[in-house]
Amino acid sequence: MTENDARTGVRDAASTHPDLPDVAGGPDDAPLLQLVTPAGARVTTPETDGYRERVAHLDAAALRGLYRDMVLTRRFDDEATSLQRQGELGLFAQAKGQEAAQIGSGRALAPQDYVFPSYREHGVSHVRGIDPTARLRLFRGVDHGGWDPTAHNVHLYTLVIGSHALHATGYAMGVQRDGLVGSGDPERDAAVVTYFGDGATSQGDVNEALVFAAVNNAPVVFFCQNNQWAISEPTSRQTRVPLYRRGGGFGIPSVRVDGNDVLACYAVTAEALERARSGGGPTFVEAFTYRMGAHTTSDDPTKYRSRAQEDYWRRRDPIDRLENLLRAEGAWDDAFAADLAAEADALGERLREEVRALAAPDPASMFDHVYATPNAVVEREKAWFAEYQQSFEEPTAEVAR
Ligand SMILES: Cc1ncc(C[n+]2csc(CCOP(=O)(O)OP(=O)(O)O)c2C)c(N)n1
Ligand SMILES: [Mg+2]
Repeated sequence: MTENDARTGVRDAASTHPDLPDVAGGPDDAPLLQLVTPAGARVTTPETDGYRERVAHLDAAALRGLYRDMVLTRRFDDEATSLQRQGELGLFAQAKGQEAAQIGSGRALAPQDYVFPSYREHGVSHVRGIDPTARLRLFRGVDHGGWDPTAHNVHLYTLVIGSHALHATGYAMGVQRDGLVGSGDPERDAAVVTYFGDGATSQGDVNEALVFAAVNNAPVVFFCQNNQWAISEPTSRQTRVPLYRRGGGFGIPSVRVDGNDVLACYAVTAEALERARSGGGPTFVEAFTYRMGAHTTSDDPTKYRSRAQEDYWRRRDPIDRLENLLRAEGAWDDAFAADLAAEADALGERLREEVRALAAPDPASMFDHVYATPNAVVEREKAWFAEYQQSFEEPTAEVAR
């Protein structure tokens, strides 16, 4: 499971990952909760009963709002990818294809809930109001994070796969011990959500987090975006059972949802958050989706997956599905679409301008946040480093001679 696999581990993607049926959830064919079909029709089967109620309040304007969230997230992705290609970012990881999973779950959150993302949760960052340029500071290499986590209740992006599932569980146990669960006050009761991928479910950290969350009844939602790839490894290399069934093994209520259906993602997350906030403990959500782009800008997916598979999923783009729903329900509005296109263009322009202007930080600032209080060793190192830096600027008389 390394970047090198792209060079060495070329396998016949079609044989390990055949084309998938229209609605069902993958090679294992486990059922998925779906509220809207790819063609934009509402699903009204008995299994969807409780979930349909959870999205009943979303009127035409709210649905257009979700569409706007998804379109702006897609534009952010495209612009950031271009900026990386132009040398303005060191690396970028797209969310492309996963907008419904991120926007649906993100819009179900309450302000007091707390998020622990991995590194491609740009849709979640968008709904939590994190400035788009700030989100790229890490990818430009001018910051370790980019925003104040407490200002948005969103922890910084985490690149160590699965480690933040533990942080989220520990944080949730803190929330529980602070008495912020089960009071019945909707303004007060809080939940924690952690986002991670299919590959992360193989990590010890995620499994340890599931153990701790289960036995402590922690108010945490494990939101697994199964985008079917962990860099070049297909999900068939992570598991022999549908991923949501992993949660059941830990005694955690688990659900498998169509991750390209924004309403279904909203509904299952709302249910899970309600369980957590009311003291009902953790939930494991598997959102079955597809990573439409490369793993990161350093990856070339043509080396390990078929064009046919990519085409299959391009035809199931989550943004198109919501457009189909809006059109089917007479909620599409050409003026809205034109305004949104202009808004997306303006976002792109702003990102290009602001990212290029992000300057490198003062190198000495790396010493500033090592400890919360002054520390003699760090101070000494900082002083030494300042002298060392200076040695490049003013050659000594000896060197000059
Ligand atoms: C602990 C650890 N091991 C390995 C890596 C290298 N790595 C970066 S991304 C990735 C794959 C993650 O796949 P998945 O969990 O499915 O998330 P996705 O990238 O698909 O969103 C790996 C192995 C890492 N960052 N951290
Ligand atoms: Mg993945």
